Amino acid sequence: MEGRYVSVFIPGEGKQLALAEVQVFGKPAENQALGKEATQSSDFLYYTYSYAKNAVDGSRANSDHSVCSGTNGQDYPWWKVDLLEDYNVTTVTITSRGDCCEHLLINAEIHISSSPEISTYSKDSLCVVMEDGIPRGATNTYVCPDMSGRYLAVLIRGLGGYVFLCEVEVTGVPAVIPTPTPAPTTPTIPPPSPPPPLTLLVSGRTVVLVREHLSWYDALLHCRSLYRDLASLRSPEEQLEVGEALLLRGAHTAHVWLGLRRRMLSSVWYWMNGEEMDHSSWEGGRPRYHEIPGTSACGAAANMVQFLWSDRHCKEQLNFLCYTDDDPDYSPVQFTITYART
Ligand SMILES: [Ca+2]
Repeated sequence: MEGRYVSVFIPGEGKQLALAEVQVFGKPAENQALGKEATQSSDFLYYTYSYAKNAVDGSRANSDHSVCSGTNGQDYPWWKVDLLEDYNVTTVTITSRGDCCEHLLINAEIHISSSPEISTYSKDSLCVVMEDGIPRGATNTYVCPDMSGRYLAVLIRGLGGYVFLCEVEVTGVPAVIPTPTPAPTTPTIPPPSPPPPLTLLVSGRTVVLVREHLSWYDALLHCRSLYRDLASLRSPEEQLEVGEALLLRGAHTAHVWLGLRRRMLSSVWYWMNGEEMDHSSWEGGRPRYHEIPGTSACGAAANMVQFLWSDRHCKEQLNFLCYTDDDPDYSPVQFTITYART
């Protein structure tokens, strides 16, 4: 809290207030105008100039115009200081000339504004009208409650006036600029979690149907990080067993990725887990694009009883089969992605 006066009072009638001692500790409020950039509507010249900065030089010297600010005689004269940031102004203290001119500040106005444009100053920026001016060489303090701004000005609304100020002192604290409150965010509805994977025990190893929709490469990463690899199908019997199980229990896509991959720029297919491909079960007897190297280089199985294979575009988002076992001869094919993942 800042202020010049401290009072203690008891509300209500018929009360008595007795105080043995009142002590107040604090320090004078800092003058926020000191040394800041001051300007005025013109500079008064009479042997020496009366610069605007004389009113913020920290001295209340008031011997004559040369130590004070002063405008020429003109219509609507003004003096202004830039506090460099918005302040909640508490008081404005002005010292007048001591050698003359006490009448010149009668009806001068003190304005506080966030705008430097004098022409915009109105009753909204008005702190006080100095109806009685300031006696010769005196220092008056004005209180500006609830006023904030970066610019403080003293102006006279009239013709042929002067603004002489020997010192202008301003106390206050930097205005706290409210931070905008973030717009309320609508709660995000989490996407439905995929159904849990299905686990089948097939010919001594565990085959897992993962019912997430992933590209072939992402499916490979998924299987290699959580299980062993994308599944291979080692025999027609195993293929039928898996196909029957899936038909009963349900993949969510028409095809499911296997660990089937075609060698780039050739028609040679292989298993990602390094197993020999000693049987094949292509739908229609062969890959659809076997004559076009580089096309549809990933293999999936149709979600039907025969579980027939087909070559597909690797970015299709399909369910997939992983497997895990304890095969000591596991020797996976290392694979580096060569296209942007989706
Ligand atoms: Ca001064």
